[in-house]
Amino acid sequence: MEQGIIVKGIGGTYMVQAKSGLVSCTLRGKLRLRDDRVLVGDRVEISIAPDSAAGVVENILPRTTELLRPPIANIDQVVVVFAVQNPPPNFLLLDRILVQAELLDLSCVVVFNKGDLHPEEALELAEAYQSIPYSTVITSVVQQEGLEELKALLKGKITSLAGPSGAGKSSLLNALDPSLQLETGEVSVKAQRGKHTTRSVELLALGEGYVADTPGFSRLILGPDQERDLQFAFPDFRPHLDYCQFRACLHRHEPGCQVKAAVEAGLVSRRRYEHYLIFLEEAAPRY
Ligand SMILES: Nc1nc2c(ncn2[C@@H]2O[C@H](COP(=O)(O)OP(=O)(O)OP(=O)(O)O)[C@@H](O)[C@H]2O)c(=O)[nH]1
Ligand SMILES: [Mg+2]
Ligand SMILES: [Zn+2]
Repeated sequence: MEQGIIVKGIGGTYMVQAKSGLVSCTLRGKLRLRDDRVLVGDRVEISIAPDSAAGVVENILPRTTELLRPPIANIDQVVVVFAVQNPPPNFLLLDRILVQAELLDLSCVVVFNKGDLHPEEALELAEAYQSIPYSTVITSVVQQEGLEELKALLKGKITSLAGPSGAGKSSLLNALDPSLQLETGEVSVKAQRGKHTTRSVELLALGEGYVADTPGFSRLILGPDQERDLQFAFPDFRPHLDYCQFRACLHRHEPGCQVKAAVEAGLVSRRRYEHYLIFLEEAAPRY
């Protein structure tokens, strides 16, 4: 039996990247019963009949992570791509994606693309997010900047590329590997359609890793029981959490709140804190 990874699913057929190449596979009967549970990113064992190019998925190996939106298994990290300009960054969406990844225990890298359009702004944004702290990369497809750095971050990992339509996710991947030939589009045209150019979930082999060029990640769905967890999804809050007057402090109106004090002292970004309050409201239990 050979091992591989599911890079794409079309109907009941799964494309498996194995050592011997890309193999088109169906599922063994027992797995077909849980068809909806097979995900792109699943590491699988396949058998290939000697006289055939097609294979059969025999087993699904245990997952390390499981994302449902977009549906991908075994993601190692999320790379969030925002343009410095055109479209202007929506920081609420950026923080939403970061919080979502934190709650799933996924590590995150923030890429500010289109650095060519406003280099000073790119630096300022990168510094702000580095201080949280997140790893950041400034890139420009036009000026071929930051591409090696980004490539190094993707090496040997399964990455979900997230970010708004028009940020340049597909353009970046094409720049890293021109043979991918991903469709890209004008931001203005996208805005009219209000849709992502990129739709289906597929893992692209890139260097020694895999990247899912997926729109997704636009919605954060917090369960009502996550009200308390939310604060821990803000790495910039963590140094202050132990010092609030009340152990159960949610950093809203409570007296002696050290998170609020850190905001006042300029140690935590006021915008990040405001986003925290918005997410907290969304996570509040509804009776
Ligand atoms: N100036 C500039 N334009 C860029 C850069 N990267 C991408 N673009 C342009 O931005 C537009 C959108 O790029 P895409 O790669 O299609 O964006 P996307 O993030 O894949 O968008 P969706 O697939 O819709 O989610 C295209 O017109 C690109 O040519 C860059 O670094 N600088
Ligand atoms: Mg795209
Ligand atoms: Zn507090």
